[in-house]
Amino acid sequence: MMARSNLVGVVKGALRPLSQLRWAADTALSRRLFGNTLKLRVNVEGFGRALWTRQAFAADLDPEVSAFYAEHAYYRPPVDLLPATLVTRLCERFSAALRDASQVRSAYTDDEFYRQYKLPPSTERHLLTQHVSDVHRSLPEIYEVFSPAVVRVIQSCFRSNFRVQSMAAWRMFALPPGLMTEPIIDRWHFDTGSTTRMRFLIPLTPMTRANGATEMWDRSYTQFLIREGFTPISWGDPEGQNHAIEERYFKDNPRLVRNEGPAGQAILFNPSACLHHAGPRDPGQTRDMIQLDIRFARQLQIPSLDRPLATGY
Ligand SMILES: O=C(O)CCC(=O)C(=O)O
Repeated sequence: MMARSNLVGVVKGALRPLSQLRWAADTALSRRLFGNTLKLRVNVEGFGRALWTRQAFAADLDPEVSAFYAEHAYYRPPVDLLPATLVTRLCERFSAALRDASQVRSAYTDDEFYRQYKLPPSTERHLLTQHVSDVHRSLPEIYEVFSPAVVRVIQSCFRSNFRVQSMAAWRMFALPPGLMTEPIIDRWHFDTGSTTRMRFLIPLTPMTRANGATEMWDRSYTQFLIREGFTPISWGDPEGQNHAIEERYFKDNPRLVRNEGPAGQAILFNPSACLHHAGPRDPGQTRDMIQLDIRFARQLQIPSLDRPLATGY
């Protein structure tokens, strides 16, 4: 008699084509209707949630910011939105945290990284990112970011109230040439899970093309690329699946949004509407980043030392 586990395996195997078909149909609908590759359920939920939260909202918004974000799904505020003195203190605190081994989590120097990317076993380990592990304690200055001007910008983008879900802070390094060209967040991607959120990125390094300034396509160009067949690829997928589309549309395209500028030049964007990535870094270059994950909410919930943020990724 066939063992139970064998039977389960056979049934699962027989159903796999069905679930692949469902997945393909789901993605095709999201591509057509929403111009992204998230699950259809996530898109529909996000759409409903946006309506629901906006309904309860009336505030003095900046109409230009609202209109820009509604069209493009990103917004680059003027650099002085964050006071230069605050940015300097954030930079100093971040560097101090990275010097303290007890506050640092290093990613991808381990075997897991090499296995995920199907890289040949090597005795050499290359550092790709270093994360500050307990960000709300290591960078308490982060709570000063939420000035009335910043709150108004976020509300204007969302046309709703918001809460801040989590934050992360990391330094990214350049991998040696030839190892791989598109590791993790260097790959063009959407952030999945919810469409009612925003990434608020605050670079703590002057950002240039050479050190990998964040790059993205705005909402409508992303929709165009996705409908042309661009497919974000994840960990372990071979590189280069989109090379034909990249060759055709990415090179020297003035629609590319690259967040170059001094430290503190923030960018806010919807990571499930704008294809984005950390730009490729020239050898020897590093860059530091704070990332806040902001969500739609009916009540304004500004984080503070008394209401600390969770640590994201
Ligand atoms: O670090 C960056 O420039 C991009 C971050 C990113 O890819 C993300 O927020 O998902």
